Amino acid sequence: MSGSIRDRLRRFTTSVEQSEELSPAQKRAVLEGYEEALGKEGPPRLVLIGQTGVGKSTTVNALFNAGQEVGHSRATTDRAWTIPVQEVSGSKGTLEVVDMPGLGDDIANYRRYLDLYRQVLPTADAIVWVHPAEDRTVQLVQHALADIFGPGPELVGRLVFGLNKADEVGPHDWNTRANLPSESQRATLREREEEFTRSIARVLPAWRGRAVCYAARRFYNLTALFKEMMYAVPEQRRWVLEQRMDLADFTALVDRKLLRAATATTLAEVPVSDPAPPVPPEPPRDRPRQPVAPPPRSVSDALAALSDAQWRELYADRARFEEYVRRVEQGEGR
Ligand SMILES: Nc1nc2c(ncn2[C@@H]2O[C@H](COP(=O)(O)OP(=O)(O)OP(=O)(O)O)[C@@H](O)[C@H]2O)c(=O)[nH]1
Ligand SMILES: [Mg+2]
Repeated sequence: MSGSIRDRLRRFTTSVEQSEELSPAQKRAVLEGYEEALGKEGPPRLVLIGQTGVGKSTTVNALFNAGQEVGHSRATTDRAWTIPVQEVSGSKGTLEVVDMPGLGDDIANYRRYLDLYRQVLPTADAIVWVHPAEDRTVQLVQHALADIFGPGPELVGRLVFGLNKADEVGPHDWNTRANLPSESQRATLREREEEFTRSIARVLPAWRGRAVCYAARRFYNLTALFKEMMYAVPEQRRWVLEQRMDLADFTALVDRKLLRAATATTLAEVPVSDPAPPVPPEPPRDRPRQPVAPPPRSVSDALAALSDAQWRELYADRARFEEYVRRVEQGEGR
């Protein structure tokens, strides 16, 4: 459970318990009623849209520490036309995931797909559209969006666009040791986010989000994606999603020697082609060893440790949220 929800529950329980106006029986009744109401709140429902193999299951696994099947080759077109809701167990609770076919395999299926989309999308807490980061062809996505959301723009706010496989964008020189994009990939990713965001806004002017480049398999930029999801979920249901959050930690894939030697601030500066890891020099034998810098803490741990007030403050201001996450990822503010 994340810090903010835990805080909220603790404060609520304490204030009921300490209340001088309620009798012990009333306190019990209030607390039991509250627990019951919490238990009745349905799990978050995510609708994932995207072509086979774009990384939808990997994304769910990376965000919620779930065990979705990855990389099978079943064609999306084989799927039944009833709503394919899957109960997925994340480490922090269950989710409902609806895996929707990508639109683009055959024009013969397009109208039928649209019907299915219109049936499913209103039931979603968030609609996560996953697109390959390197794929610049957005025309089909724009057409589909206009067809799906044109007649019912009230669902536009629930849309999130994730540009996955950031590690595969040109010039294909992902810094595997630091598990970060190279300088030139970083520039490409920024440009892709801006370009994609603009092309979506052209067909859906009411959409206020921002496309996010990430790499589900490398656990890269998951926080930014999760943040967009939090904005997309209707406000009264946000806490249900927040409760399930268990982001995979990108530092788990960083070269261990680098992690021992450097904080995340210097990780970002590791040259891609540098063959020798920057091992710190051996201290003189007669002096005690300096303590080794602790590994950067994970962003989800940092977010979970925030107080309720800090969460609210960050969610009220995108720029501050992004700055906060950047600082945690770079090992500052520990
Ligand atoms: N390079 C790279 N590969 C990834 C990334 N995310 C997922 N993949 C790979 O893409 C392949 C497909 O991933 P899935 O998560 O099964 O894709 P999916 O969209 O759920 O596919 P279907 O269930 O068939 O619709 C797997 O081999 C993943 O390991 C990523 O960020 N980078
Ligand atoms: Mg899948």
